[in-house]
Amino acid sequence: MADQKILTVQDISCVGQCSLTVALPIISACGIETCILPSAVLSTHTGGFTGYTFRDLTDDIDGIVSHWVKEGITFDAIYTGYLGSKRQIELVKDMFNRVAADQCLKIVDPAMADHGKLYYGFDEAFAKEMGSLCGVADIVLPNITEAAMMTGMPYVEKNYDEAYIRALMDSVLALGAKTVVLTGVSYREGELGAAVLSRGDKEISYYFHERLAKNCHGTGDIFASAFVGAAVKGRSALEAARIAADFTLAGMKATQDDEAHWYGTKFEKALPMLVNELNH
Ligand code: PXL
Repeated sequence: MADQKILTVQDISCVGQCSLTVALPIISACGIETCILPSAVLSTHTGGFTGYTFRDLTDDIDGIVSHWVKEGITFDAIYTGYLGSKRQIELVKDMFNRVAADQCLKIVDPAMADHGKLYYGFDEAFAKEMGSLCGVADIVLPNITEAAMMTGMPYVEKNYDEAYIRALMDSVLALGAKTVVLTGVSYREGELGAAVLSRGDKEISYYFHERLAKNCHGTGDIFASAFVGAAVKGRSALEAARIAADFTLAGMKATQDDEAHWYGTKFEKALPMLVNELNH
């Protein structure tokens, strides 16, 4: 197979182990050339720091993409994460048409909410717009909160059954996506995993692993980046979800006992396992 080149569009949070500072090293470790389009530059992420700076780069996006079009640059996959505004979502949809190579794999992580709440600065209208971006994607990677917010379904935190998860995933597919990988699914105490459903599938496929005592920040971005790397390397959605979940779990294990590291996940410690898994 010819070497693949991918584009990822999300912010640079200078400190905080999320978005581009996570996507670049992880996808590179998968052996894939990773091009970036920063949607904004923040001094830190917004999840627990106060007083961070935020430089919106929306006005630069069209010029950057137009230059690529002029140069004949296209991408075998485009992966979007945290986006700062509804206008950026529109620009990403436009990008899907302008710089996608033939058979380009479009993967959208609607990184905007968790634990029943939108991240700081987002509202319901933004969530609906993100739903429309998921509608033009091949694969979408929401957690349960994001899936509920994009589809208007109720958010249920725990003790839900498979019928709820199935309805949620069907609603995400109804937005237009071909495959949904729902993260943070748990039917039993002590287990956590991802659920995979593609259009036309009769049943949901799952990958579960142990649930750790503490959540870590940035795990959605770490999971999504490793998933993208594995999927671009030709792994099925379920296999990519397994690789991404095991990688994320290993990073979380390395972080559990470090109280001072509340703002991120030490995914660097787990990079060798990803290199081994995907580079042969
Ligand atoms: O991890 C998702 C993320 C990405 N980018 C920024 C964020 C967050 C989550 O808090 O604040 C700026």
